[in-house]
Amino acid sequence: MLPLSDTIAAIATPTGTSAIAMLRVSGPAAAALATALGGKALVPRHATHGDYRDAAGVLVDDVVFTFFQGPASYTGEDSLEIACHGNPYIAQRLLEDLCARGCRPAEPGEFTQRAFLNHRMDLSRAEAVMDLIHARSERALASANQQLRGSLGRQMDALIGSLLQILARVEAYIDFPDEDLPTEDRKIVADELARLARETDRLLATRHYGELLRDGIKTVILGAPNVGKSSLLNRLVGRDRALVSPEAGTTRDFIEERIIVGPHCLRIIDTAGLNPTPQPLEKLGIEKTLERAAEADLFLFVYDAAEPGFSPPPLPPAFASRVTAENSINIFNKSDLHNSKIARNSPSPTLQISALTGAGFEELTAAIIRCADRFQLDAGNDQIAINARHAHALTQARQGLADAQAKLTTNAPVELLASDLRGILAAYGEISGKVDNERMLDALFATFCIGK
Ligand SMILES: Nc1nc2c(ncn2[C@@H]2O[C@H](COP(=O)(O)OP(=O)(O)OP(=O)(O)O)[C@@H](O)[C@H]2O)c(=O)[nH]1
Ligand SMILES: [Mg+2]
Repeated sequence: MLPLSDTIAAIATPTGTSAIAMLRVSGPAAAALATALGGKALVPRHATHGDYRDAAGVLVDDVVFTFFQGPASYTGEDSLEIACHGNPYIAQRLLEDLCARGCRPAEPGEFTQRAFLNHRMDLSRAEAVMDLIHARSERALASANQQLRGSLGRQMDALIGSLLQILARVEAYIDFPDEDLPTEDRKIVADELARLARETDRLLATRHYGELLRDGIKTVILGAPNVGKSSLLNRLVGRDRALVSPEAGTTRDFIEERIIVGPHCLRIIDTAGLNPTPQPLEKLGIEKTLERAAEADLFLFVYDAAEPGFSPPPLPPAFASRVTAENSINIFNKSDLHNSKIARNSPSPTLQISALTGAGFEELTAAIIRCADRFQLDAGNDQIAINARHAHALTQARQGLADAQAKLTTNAPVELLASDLRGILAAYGEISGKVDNERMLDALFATFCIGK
């Protein structure tokens, strides 16, 4: 764990020329530094315009200082923000000067780590800061904001509260080794464990949605060669991303792009045409295509409107079984050429478009949004979408709950039951960071940006 006794400094804005850049300082020396730089004691939370002179007295820039007196600051410590002109050279000069005055360059995420260590936020909120910075869509932003306001933390607190009550009930019998849990208590504990298991499952079920929010909904464009898959991708992306040609078999490798469709972020993948009689190189492309498609969330099947009856070659069963009416859309392309009546014998939504003229794209977008909306799971009033770390802890908790339930049914000694309950408590505690796991914390904050 990094020492809290240091005063840390970092450039908090990205490198590059911009209107404004910002540096932040946090730690015990921040107040003295603010006074020295500002030429007077700065009023907390007030913007103060002034010259920034380096330690040698050389004028570097005119800046705005904002001093935050701990604990009423992001980190909980005395902090100083310095807004300078957005020139990377100036920002670097200021950072070097701050270091010359005794600050240490901050590690990635160290400001947020301090906020966590100073109890300004629990771990799930600290992670939400990251989610907020990386949110790519309206839904991802809404979810990050909810988590930042404590949605997951509150649910975990409720689970931990219930578990502590069960533990107290069970531990009351530990001192009486000859006594079993009375039937009445046994029933209460069993009911509570079952409820906790349900709640834990409910949270665990949001993991996939969490992945979709953080990475984008994996959407794969599939179809026979030359039907206009790459043209569709290009129009959705809004630029000529993939090669388009009248020759069948143009796309060999898959092409992936992130796009925003309504409130959702999609990772859209264009693939090699599924040709039933491929050339050897094409065959490789098709194999890769099917590999990618197997883990897709959303399937866009593209057909040529001139051949409404055409169906792509049979898909491998493991993947074909994943395609449902809810996660796939049939798209008949080239409607500008053939405005034929399309065969609507599929349970999936079916529509006509022209990747050339853009006709039908509003309907397509609406259909994609309807499919994507279905991925959102309701987890009580709060919208929750857990991440991989939460899922790991919850899976452990879930296992502990199953173990405890088994002990209860087999009348195992109360100590053993209590030990399982303590294990569940530790697993739940990991989510909000109410455990002492330095390595886990260091690894987590290392994924943050510098200056955050
Ligand atoms: N008229 C018309 N032509 C289109 C339309 N969409 C695509 N095309 C043409 O159809 C041909 C094939 O388009 P691509 O986008 O390369 O098709 P693809 O499905 O990616 O083909 P492969 O990568 O070879 O499998 C090109 O000549 C496109 O210009 C459309 O809506 N209308
Ligand atoms: Mg193509």
